Amino acid sequence: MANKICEMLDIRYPVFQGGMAWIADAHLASAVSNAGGLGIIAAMNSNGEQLREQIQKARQMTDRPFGVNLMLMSPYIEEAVKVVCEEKVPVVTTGAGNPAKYMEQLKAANVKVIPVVASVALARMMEKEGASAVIAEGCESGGHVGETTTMALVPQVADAVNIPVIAAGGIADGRGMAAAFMLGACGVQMGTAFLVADECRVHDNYKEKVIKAKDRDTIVTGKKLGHPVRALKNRMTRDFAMKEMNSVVSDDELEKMGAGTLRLAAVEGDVTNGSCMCGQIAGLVENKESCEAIIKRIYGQADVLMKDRSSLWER
Ligand code: TUI
Repeated sequence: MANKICEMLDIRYPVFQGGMAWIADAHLASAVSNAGGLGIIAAMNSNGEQLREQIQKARQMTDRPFGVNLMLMSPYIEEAVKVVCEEKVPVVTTGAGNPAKYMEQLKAANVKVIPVVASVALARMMEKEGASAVIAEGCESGGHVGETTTMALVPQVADAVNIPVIAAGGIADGRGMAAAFMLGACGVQMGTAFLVADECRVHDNYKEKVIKAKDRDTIVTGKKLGHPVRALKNRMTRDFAMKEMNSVVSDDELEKMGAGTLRLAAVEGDVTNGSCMCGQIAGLVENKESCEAIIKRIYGQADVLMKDRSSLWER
């Protein structure tokens, strides 16, 4: 298959695994890469040396390429950039900000940079700065989100840039993947779909909550703080949303309330008081499968739809 992103990154399937903080470790990333996708280690929750350890661990578990996600709001961002360059990681994705100030350093170390963008303006700027591709992420995604849907964002970004576009947000099966191709993307990134993978070490309570979730079970909080986050509704998000509406509650107090909640859910399994970041597509995610089964199923479904597009009219 002559696919731009597969050729660029030497991967078999144009499927990226989202760089989920506290969740996407060497274990998950190597499983995705071994299955032919692009596994991605989240740098968000690691200092430089912890990240180096994860990179080296992944190298022991796969000889396929994998990437690192640099979360630009991370307190360890400078260390993470340095380690990624030293370890010669072939590709990084970036999230929750503008990575322009690190581009030169990364490119000088031969690291391909694929920023997550939530707008056409940032996509254009990233192309100018030398990004290898962009991930256009719609607000259906879990975690930190922009304001535009995948359906509206992907074709506008695809028209605005000449580098490959990966679609993210609301994709968890072959229909979503085929739709992404129709919108002008040449690959997809999925987070929620990989949350329940056998090789994903997120707490089992979190997996169960994702599997039980229906279409309207996520909510976005944190808009007032300037970093909106989509997560499954629970006691924490209800309290947070109430306090966010109450002008007496200070931003400081809200920040404190959110701090540590992703770790609480993902690592400790407290899905009542923790933040179960998750995309709107959770209602479609029903089974625990291996990463290989997920990728092959989704690609297989998309392949049928792409080969016979006329079938789309017959519904
Ligand atoms: O980064 C993500 N998703 C994340 S990061 C994260 S960790 C976290 N923990 C606690 C509170 C907040 C976050 C959980 N999920 N996705 C990539 C993404 N980036 N989505 C949207 C954006 C984005 C939005 C605006 C990127 C750039 C941007 O504008 C930057 C600019 O300066 O124009």
